[in-house]
Amino acid sequence: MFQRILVANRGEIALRIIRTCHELGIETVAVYSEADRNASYLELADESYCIGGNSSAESYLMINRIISAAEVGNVQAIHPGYGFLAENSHFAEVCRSCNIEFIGPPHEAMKQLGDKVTARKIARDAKVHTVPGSEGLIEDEAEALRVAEEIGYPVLVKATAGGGGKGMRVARNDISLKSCLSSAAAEAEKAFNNAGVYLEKYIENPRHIEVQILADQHGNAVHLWERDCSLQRRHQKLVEETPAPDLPNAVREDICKAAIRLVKSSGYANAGTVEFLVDSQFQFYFIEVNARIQVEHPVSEQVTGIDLIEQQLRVAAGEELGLSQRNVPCNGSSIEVRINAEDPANDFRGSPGTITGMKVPGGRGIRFDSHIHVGYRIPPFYDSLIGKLIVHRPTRAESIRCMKRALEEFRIEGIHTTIPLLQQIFNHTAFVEGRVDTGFIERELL
Ligand code: MV4
Repeated sequence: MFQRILVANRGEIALRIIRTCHELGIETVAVYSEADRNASYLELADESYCIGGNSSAESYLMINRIISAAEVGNVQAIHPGYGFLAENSHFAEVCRSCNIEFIGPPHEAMKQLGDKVTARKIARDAKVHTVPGSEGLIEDEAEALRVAEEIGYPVLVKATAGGGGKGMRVARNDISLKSCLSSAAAEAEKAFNNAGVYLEKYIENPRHIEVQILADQHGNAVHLWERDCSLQRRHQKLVEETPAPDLPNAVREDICKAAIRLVKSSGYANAGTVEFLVDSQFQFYFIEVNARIQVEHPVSEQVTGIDLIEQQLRVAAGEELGLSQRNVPCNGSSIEVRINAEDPANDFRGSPGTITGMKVPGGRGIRFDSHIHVGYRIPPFYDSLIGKLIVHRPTRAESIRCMKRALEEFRIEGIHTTIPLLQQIFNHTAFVEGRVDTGFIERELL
């Protein structure tokens, strides 16, 4: 196992990683931007280095400075967390060429899965259902029209380098398809330096269900069941839960097995997520792989009892998975809500500033993963996630009651947060009855 690692991230996930390292007796080196200089989680690290200015482009995305800090700090490995460089295969490659282990998948697997057209091909070859669509990249207008004719409108133009909705366009007829092709390609070129696009049948208001997997470097892989992440607004998830409400057991088994097949055939090692869209008939379709630890990983930890950060460290250090599938239980129900420093009453505008007062809920079944405290100043430069409130109870009904009680107790003063919106969700009949899909928030609450 590693003795010393660098955490190339900030905020709650940096603290989350440091905590597991300390439990395992692993020393940590933190890096921070000017804006994060006074963050109190830095004091928990054994050493910390400033790597640059306020913006992520001049700090958390600076590969050269992170590698320098890793060398000065004398670490054996780098944990990238999520976001920033977590899915940058070039960074993973640089780490390994500097003899620093990257706590993530092999860069070749990351590169292949990061390209959606290639990921679709890997899925098809592994007999995992993909959304009907083009086999590869769209070469010209004529090909797009041919594919659309075959699968039927509406169709979705997607960027092969995309994710999170960038470079995505819905087309409902030939005329709009032509303009969607060029605007999606232009947006993708700008955002990802890759103009490649492909076509999929557009599935209206699907559920978003993802499978947590863990794979080692010896060809072993297990799943940690699924998460329902359908409740989102503009591609920002608000609520994540496991088990997915109302999912028939047979479908659940099939989705989890499909995820394992895909992962095993891709040369993947690390924690990872296989994302699916699920339609109202419970047909599921693979869409993409997230080759990183995700924000919502705690709900899977709660029901399985497995520390996913610990497993990432072990797998990256070359250990064999000490888990077999029958040792991965799914006990009870766990729900996470994301607390963001945003003002729901003001178009979710970011609400940075100093936390002047705070009361964090506690008691049975509650976990709060956060780096915030009274006196903490939320910088305006990064993602607005300030904490994750996670409940774990024997049943979904009890989890919902627990969450309502916890949100009621929560006080955060000095800034606006998404807590009032979360309370609306937990008081909504459709949510309580498990009738959720990706259109819920816009349709029911905004
Ligand atoms: C889709 C889709 C409908 N049909 N693909 C959005 C981000 C990217 N990860 C995939 N996304 C979608 N792909 C087809 N063929 C609808 C979405 C989608 C979505 C997916 C998951 C969670 C929230 C979403 C919100 C809007 C659209």
